[in-house]
Amino acid sequence: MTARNGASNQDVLRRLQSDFDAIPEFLDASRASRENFLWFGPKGTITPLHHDLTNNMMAQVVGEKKIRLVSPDSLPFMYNHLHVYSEVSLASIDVQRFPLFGRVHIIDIVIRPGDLFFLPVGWWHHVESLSTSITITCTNFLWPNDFSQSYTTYGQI
Ligand SMILES: O=C(O)CCC(=O)C(=O)O
Repeated sequence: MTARNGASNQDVLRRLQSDFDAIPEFLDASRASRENFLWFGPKGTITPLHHDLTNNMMAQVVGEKKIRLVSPDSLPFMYNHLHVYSEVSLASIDVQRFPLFGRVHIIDIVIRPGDLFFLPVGWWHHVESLSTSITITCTNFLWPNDFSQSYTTYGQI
Protein backbone atom coordinates (compact mmCIF):
# COMPACT_ATOMS: atom_id res chain seq x y z
CA MET A 1 0.00 0.00 0.00
CA THR A 2 1.67 3.20 -1.10
CA ALA A 3 1.27 6.78 -0.11
CA ARG A 4 -0.25 8.33 -3.20
CA ASN A 5 -3.05 5.94 -4.04
CA GLY A 6 -5.57 8.71 -4.35
CA ALA A 7 -8.75 9.91 -2.75
CA SER A 8 -10.15 6.55 -1.65
CA ASN A 9 -7.03 5.85 0.40
CA GLN A 10 -7.17 9.30 1.95
CA ASP A 11 -10.77 8.68 2.94
CA VAL A 12 -9.87 5.46 4.79
CA LEU A 13 -6.76 6.93 6.36
CA ARG A 14 -8.56 10.01 7.64
CA ARG A 15 -10.19 7.69 10.21
CA LEU A 16 -6.74 6.78 11.57
CA GLN A 17 -5.53 10.34 11.73
CA SER A 18 -6.75 10.94 15.29
CA ASP A 19 -4.39 8.15 16.46
CA PHE A 20 -1.42 10.19 15.30
CA ASP A 21 -0.37 13.29 17.26
CA ALA A 22 0.62 16.11 14.97
CA ILE A 23 3.84 17.27 16.76
CA PRO A 24 2.58 20.86 17.04
CA GLU A 25 6.07 22.39 17.27
CA PHE A 26 6.67 21.38 13.64
CA LEU A 27 3.47 20.26 11.91
CA ASP A 28 0.09 21.80 11.09
CA ALA A 29 -2.59 19.28 12.10
CA SER A 30 -5.25 20.96 9.94
CA ARG A 31 -3.36 19.88 6.77
CA ALA A 32 -2.52 16.36 7.93
CA SER A 33 -5.14 14.46 5.94
CA ARG A 34 -3.83 15.89 2.65
CA GLU A 35 -0.12 16.09 3.47
CA ASN A 36 0.54 12.96 5.51
CA PHE A 37 1.18 9.72 3.60
CA LEU A 38 0.97 6.14 4.86
CA TRP A 39 3.35 3.41 3.68
CA PHE A 40 2.31 -0.12 4.66
CA GLY A 41 3.93 -3.30 3.38
CA PRO A 42 5.55 -6.64 4.15
CA LYS A 43 9.24 -7.41 4.64
CA GLY A 44 11.11 -6.83 1.40
CA THR A 45 8.95 -3.94 0.16
CA ILE A 46 11.18 -1.53 -1.74
CA THR A 47 10.67 2.10 -2.67
CA PRO A 48 13.26 2.71 -5.40
CA LEU A 49 15.81 5.50 -5.48
CA HIS A 50 14.30 8.98 -5.84
CA HIS A 51 14.19 12.34 -4.12
CA ASP A 52 11.22 14.37 -3.06
CA LEU A 53 10.18 17.96 -3.67
CA THR A 54 9.36 18.52 -0.01
CA ASN A 55 11.10 18.13 3.33
CA ASN A 56 9.70 15.00 4.95
CA MET A 57 9.34 13.86 8.54
CA MET A 58 9.15 10.06 8.50
CA ALA A 59 7.48 8.58 11.60
CA GLN A 60 8.15 4.87 11.97
CA VAL A 61 5.16 3.22 13.62
CA VAL A 62 5.58 -0.55 13.10
CA GLY A 63 8.62 -2.59 12.05
CA GLU A 64 12.04 -1.59 10.76
CA LYS A 65 13.15 0.06 7.57
CA LYS A 66 16.56 0.50 6.03
CA ILE A 67 16.97 3.86 4.33
CA ARG A 68 19.88 4.37 1.94
CA LEU A 69 20.63 8.07 1.52
CA VAL A 70 22.61 10.06 -1.03
CA SER A 71 23.27 13.80 -0.75
CA PRO A 72 21.96 16.17 -3.45
CA ASP A 73 25.63 17.09 -4.07
CA SER A 74 25.95 13.78 -5.93
CA LEU A 75 23.47 14.79 -8.64
CA PRO A 76 26.09 14.64 -11.48
CA PHE A 77 26.64 10.94 -10.69
CA MET A 78 23.01 9.92 -10.16
CA TYR A 79 21.87 9.04 -13.72
CA ASN A 80 18.81 11.21 -13.09
CA HIS A 81 17.11 10.32 -16.39
CA LEU A 82 13.57 11.34 -15.44
CA HIS A 83 12.21 13.93 -13.01
CA VAL A 84 13.08 12.76 -9.46
CA TYR A 85 14.20 9.24 -10.38
CA SER A 86 17.55 7.54 -10.97
CA GLU A 87 18.25 4.74 -13.42
CA VAL A 88 20.43 3.10 -10.76
CA SER A 89 18.90 0.39 -8.59
CA LEU A 90 20.33 0.37 -5.09
CA ALA A 91 19.00 -3.17 -4.68
CA SER A 92 21.85 -4.21 -7.00
CA ILE A 93 24.20 -1.50 -8.23
CA ASP A 94 25.46 -2.08 -11.77
CA VAL A 95 28.77 -0.17 -11.80
CA GLN A 96 29.64 -1.40 -15.32
CA ARG A 97 26.55 0.32 -16.68
CA PHE A 98 26.66 3.30 -14.30
CA PRO A 99 30.38 3.92 -13.63
CA LEU A 100 29.97 7.47 -12.29
CA PHE A 101 27.79 6.07 -9.54
CA GLY A 102 30.96 4.59 -8.05
CA ARG A 103 31.78 8.11 -6.78
CA VAL A 104 28.60 8.32 -4.73
CA HIS A 105 28.77 8.09 -0.94
CA ILE A 106 25.80 6.17 0.44
CA ILE A 107 24.66 6.63 4.04
CA ASP A 108 22.69 3.70 5.48
CA ILE A 109 20.38 4.05 8.45
CA VAL A 110 17.68 1.89 10.05
CA ILE A 111 14.54 3.44 11.53
CA ARG A 112 12.58 1.63 14.24
CA PRO A 113 9.19 2.15 15.94
CA GLY A 114 9.11 5.52 17.68
CA ASP A 115 11.82 7.04 15.47
CA LEU A 116 11.19 10.33 13.68
CA PHE A 117 13.52 10.84 10.75
CA PHE A 118 13.88 14.23 9.05
CA LEU A 119 14.58 13.77 5.34
CA PRO A 120 15.59 17.09 3.73
CA VAL A 121 14.27 18.05 0.29
CA GLY A 122 16.48 16.82 -2.54
CA TRP A 123 18.12 13.99 -0.62
CA TRP A 124 17.99 10.76 -2.62
CA HIS A 125 16.57 7.75 -0.81
CA HIS A 126 15.98 4.05 -1.38
CA VAL A 127 13.83 2.39 1.28
CA GLU A 128 13.51 -1.29 2.15
CA SER A 129 11.23 -2.79 4.78
CA LEU A 130 13.21 -5.19 6.99
CA SER A 131 9.94 -6.50 8.46
CA THR A 132 6.24 -5.74 8.08
CA SER A 133 6.27 -1.98 8.30
CA ILE A 134 4.03 1.05 8.73
CA THR A 135 5.47 4.52 8.20
CA ILE A 136 3.79 7.91 8.08
CA THR A 137 5.52 10.59 6.02
CA CYS A 138 4.53 14.09 7.11
CA THR A 139 5.02 17.06 4.81
CA ASN A 140 2.63 19.45 6.60
CA PHE A 141 5.32 21.61 8.18
CA LEU A 142 4.40 24.97 9.67
CA TRP A 143 6.80 26.56 7.14
CA PRO A 144 6.56 26.65 3.30
CA ASN A 145 7.40 23.16 2.07
CA ASP A 146 6.54 22.78 -1.61
CA PHE A 147 9.66 23.10 -3.76
CA SER A 148 8.13 21.68 -6.94
CA GLN A 149 8.49 25.02 -8.71
CA SER A 150 12.27 24.83 -8.22
CA TYR A 151 12.47 21.70 -10.37
CA THR A 152 12.16 22.29 -14.10
CA THR A 153 11.57 18.57 -14.75
CA TYR A 154 8.24 18.57 -12.95
CA GLY A 155 6.24 18.20 -16.17
CA GLN A 156 8.03 15.02 -17.27
CA ILE A 157 5.61 12.61 -15.63
O1 LIG B 1 8.80 4.44 3.34
C1 LIG B 1 8.95 4.23 2.15
O2 LIG B 1 8.93 3.10 1.64
C2 LIG B 1 9.19 5.36 1.20
C3 LIG B 1 9.11 6.71 1.83
C4 LIG B 1 9.38 7.77 0.83
O3 LIG B 1 9.97 7.55 -0.20
C5 LIG B 1 8.95 9.11 1.10
O4 LIG B 1 8.32 9.38 2.12
O5 LIG B 1 9.23 9.96 0.23
